[in-house]
Amino acid sequence: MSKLTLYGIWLSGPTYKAGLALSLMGQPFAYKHVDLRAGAHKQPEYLAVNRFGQVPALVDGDLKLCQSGSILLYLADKFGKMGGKTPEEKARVREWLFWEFDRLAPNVYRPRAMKRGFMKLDDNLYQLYSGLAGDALKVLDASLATSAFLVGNEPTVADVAVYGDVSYAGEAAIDLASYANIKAWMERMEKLPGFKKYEDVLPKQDAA
Ligand SMILES: N[C@@H](CCC(=O)N[C@@H](CS)C(=O)NCC(=O)O)C(=O)O
Repeated sequence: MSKLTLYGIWLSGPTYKAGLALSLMGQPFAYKHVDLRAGAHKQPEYLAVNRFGQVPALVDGDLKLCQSGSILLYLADKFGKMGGKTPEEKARVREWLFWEFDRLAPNVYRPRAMKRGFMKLDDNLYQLYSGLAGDALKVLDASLATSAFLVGNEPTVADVAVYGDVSYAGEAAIDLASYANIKAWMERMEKLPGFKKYEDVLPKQDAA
């Protein structure tokens, strides 16, 4: 079986999603640190891995993959885990993945980038994005009132993607206190075998 290599940077939420999925699926992987501050992601060597010049990327033998949601679906397919069991469940997983990168991820990641000083933007924009994050969190909280995970009672890559957004809420100064269902679901995620926080799943330099 070919060796999987994840390219990314430890502060990147989308890279965390790929690393967390690999860890939950019990798949070892090599890791290549991509120094975004030095512009490594726009250099020809990296663009040959990910034409979009972003992290993460996943290399599996000759196959070079990018876009965290697509990487998650690839891993679910390849290892037959966390992808949903029926055509309906698989469709629901995809719905959550498209939704989270439309409504949730940017509205958590941008406030986080502002609070951590990676992005300098006016406070009005912080209010706008964190308000939109709040709208998405309400939808998520309501959905988690009736099932243990996003698609039924078993975790799927949809949970991984959404966890990879919501777990940065604290760094974004977005308060989760009023979302009891989200908090209970996060605790369930954190008890899964192979679960790791982003600091523990993503090395700070290349790793074999
Ligand atoms: N939709 C992409 C988003 C990836 C993304 O935004 N990556 C950021 C780091 S967290 C990046 O590479 N930024 C550098 C750039 O876009 O130039 C995914 O899910 O993989």
